Amino acid sequence: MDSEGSTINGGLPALAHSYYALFCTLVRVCSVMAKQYDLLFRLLLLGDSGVGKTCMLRRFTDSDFDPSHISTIGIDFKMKTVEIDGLKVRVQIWDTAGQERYKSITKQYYKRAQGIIFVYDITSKPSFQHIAKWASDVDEYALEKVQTILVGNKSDEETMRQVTKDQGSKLAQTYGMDFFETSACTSSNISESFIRLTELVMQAQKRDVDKLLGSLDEYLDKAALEEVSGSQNSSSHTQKTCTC
Ligand SMILES: Nc1nc2c(ncn2[C@@H]2O[C@H](COP(=O)(O)OP(=O)(O)OP(=O)(O)O)[C@@H](O)[C@H]2O)c(=O)[nH]1
Ligand SMILES: [Mg+2]
Repeated sequence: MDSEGSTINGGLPALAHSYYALFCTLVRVCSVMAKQYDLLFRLLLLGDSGVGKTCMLRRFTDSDFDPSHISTIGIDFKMKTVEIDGLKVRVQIWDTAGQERYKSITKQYYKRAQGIIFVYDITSKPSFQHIAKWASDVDEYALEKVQTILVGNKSDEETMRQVTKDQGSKLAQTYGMDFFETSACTSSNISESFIRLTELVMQAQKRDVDKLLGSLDEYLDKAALEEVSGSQNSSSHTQKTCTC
């Protein structure tokens, strides 16, 4: 250390040294974090205000249920890591506000989602009828290959039911989606729905990767063939030259 005590280790300024130490710690933390999961997916919850999107998410990530309704403002998210097929999959779940006035904000997130859960409330016929509108918005703004499922929440409220299970199931069939009736209150089918959507996203990604590898193989085979025929041509050309 010099006389002023401002440098250590052969003249490295003390401030730079502590920045360097902080940098090393950050790198170490990042590399540990990087190993915490194998895959990362973005999922999105859509549906009318009050159907229970936030409660479903909270039940899934924190195993908790809050009966009060505090409408989501704009958008929020939570993370959870699940294990599927021996892989650690980190899901980032975006919880959108169902209120119309936030639509311009929430629509910006559609494109970033690999999976979407459409939620209606089995005790609210209008929320079920609005699924068509949510689905057409997704057609317009989300990725073409986005995976979707349909969920009828509040299945614990049997006496208040306005949408039958059959109606939910038929609508899901029309859209070619998987269907679940859930209850954030009792936890029924909550993790099943989130896990199913994550599996669908994983399968879609695998198909994409397989397709990509398939076309890469095709490209490499073609390139190898071209190289062989190219070298044959050049060797026959060499022979000709020799004969002359
Ligand atoms: N009985 C019952 N009530 C539920 C269930 N899920 C949510 N609720 C209640 O429904 C109300 C609305 O729930 P939220 O999760 O805040 O609804 P949301 O879809 O997030 O609403 P926005 O944020 O406004 O879009 C709350 O009072 C919850 O307690 C459920 O499974 N069963
Ligand atoms: Mg909410």
